Amino acid sequence: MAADASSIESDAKRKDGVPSTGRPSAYGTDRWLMSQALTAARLGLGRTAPNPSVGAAIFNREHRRLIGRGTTAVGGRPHAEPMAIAAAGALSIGATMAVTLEPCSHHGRSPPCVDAIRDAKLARVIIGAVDPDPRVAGRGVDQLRASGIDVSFCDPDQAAEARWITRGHILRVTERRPLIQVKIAVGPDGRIAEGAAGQATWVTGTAARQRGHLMRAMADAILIGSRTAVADNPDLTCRLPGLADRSPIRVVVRDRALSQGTRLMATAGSVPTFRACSGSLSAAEEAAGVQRVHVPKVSGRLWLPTLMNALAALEVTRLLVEGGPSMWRSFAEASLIDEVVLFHARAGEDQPTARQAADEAIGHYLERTDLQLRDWRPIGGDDMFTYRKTEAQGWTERGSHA
Ligand code: AOF
Ligand code: ZN
Repeated sequence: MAADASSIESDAKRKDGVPSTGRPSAYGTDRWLMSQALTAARLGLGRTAPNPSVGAAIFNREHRRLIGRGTTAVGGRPHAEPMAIAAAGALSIGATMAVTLEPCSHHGRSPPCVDAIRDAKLARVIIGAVDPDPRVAGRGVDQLRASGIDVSFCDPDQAAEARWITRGHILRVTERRPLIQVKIAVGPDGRIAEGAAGQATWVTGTAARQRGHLMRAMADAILIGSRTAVADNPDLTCRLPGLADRSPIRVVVRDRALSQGTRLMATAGSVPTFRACSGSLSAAEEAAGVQRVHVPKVSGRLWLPTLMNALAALEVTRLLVEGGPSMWRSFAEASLIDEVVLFHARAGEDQPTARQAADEAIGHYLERTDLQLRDWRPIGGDDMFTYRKTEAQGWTERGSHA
């Protein structure tokens, strides 16, 4: 895919207040190149676990164009860098690569990316986030520099975005848990519709629902609580055209057996389905192919931190919590929410949801949280609010806790 660099430079000139590097046009190109890498990284979310989805983009200054882009392949290998280098071919010599995660330096199940970068004779590498994997953790940077490659880090705002995209991997390595996203859909009154007689009731429109399915495609696992499993009788699959193969594994937190005849039981043979419980599975569940995650009970409730550790061990890096209210509250009480996406139906087509109403709905379902509103946008005839936990303090550019 080729891109014209002239638009990039004029864009750089328009950016007031951008810290000067003394090379304004080069600075604009760096930002643009990293945005290409970030876009490439987003494409692989939900398909590379336990590996992070990384994006790489290579720019050839002489030809003034993007010469290669790569995303970590489905299943986690090959890594993003060799994919981008293969696309760029001989034009990589002397070129600049932006990559969302520090290139790996270890001999894992694929050869080190730092070797591929050195062999391709790239001159510069711009990095989004340092890799906390103990096999890498700064060695990628050191080895590139030792090979005479100019290594720099991107701007703080793009670095934050790179860390956010890579957060599932970072948390799995540093906290032995996945990234936890919660999806909530409420009506104009700020309340969910209660599922009746095994049928989910929709309060938001098609676009919001499709966005919810896209969130499923970008997750490694979906989790629901006991009541949602009964009340909604859900499929929990991704039903977007062309993305059906991207349905994540399903986890039901429930200490009683799943009933025969439910959709989850009927499809457990084709979509991996786990029941998180303190006891054992029923014979019917075993016959249907349901698997067990053993979780102890603390004060009468299944202990979520242990479940999160178990999911990390099952190579889940991104978890989408879908329902329902008691599950959301349990995650909030355990401080185990990284992001909440709230779909809020409008009272009328021309009546956008006020921020206060969204905050109230969040307060109602989660009680107390350490979340901050990050984004608001209309989606179809509804509104979508994204709240995120602020990043842990003390995480430095070199990936060590200060
Ligand atoms: C990169 N580029 O695209 C990805 C990286 O088992 P392996 O050999 O595939 O190594 C897995 C580790 O590599 C993983 O834990 C993470 O540290 C890094 N992922 N590195 O240079 C990539 N996906
Ligand atoms: Zn690599």
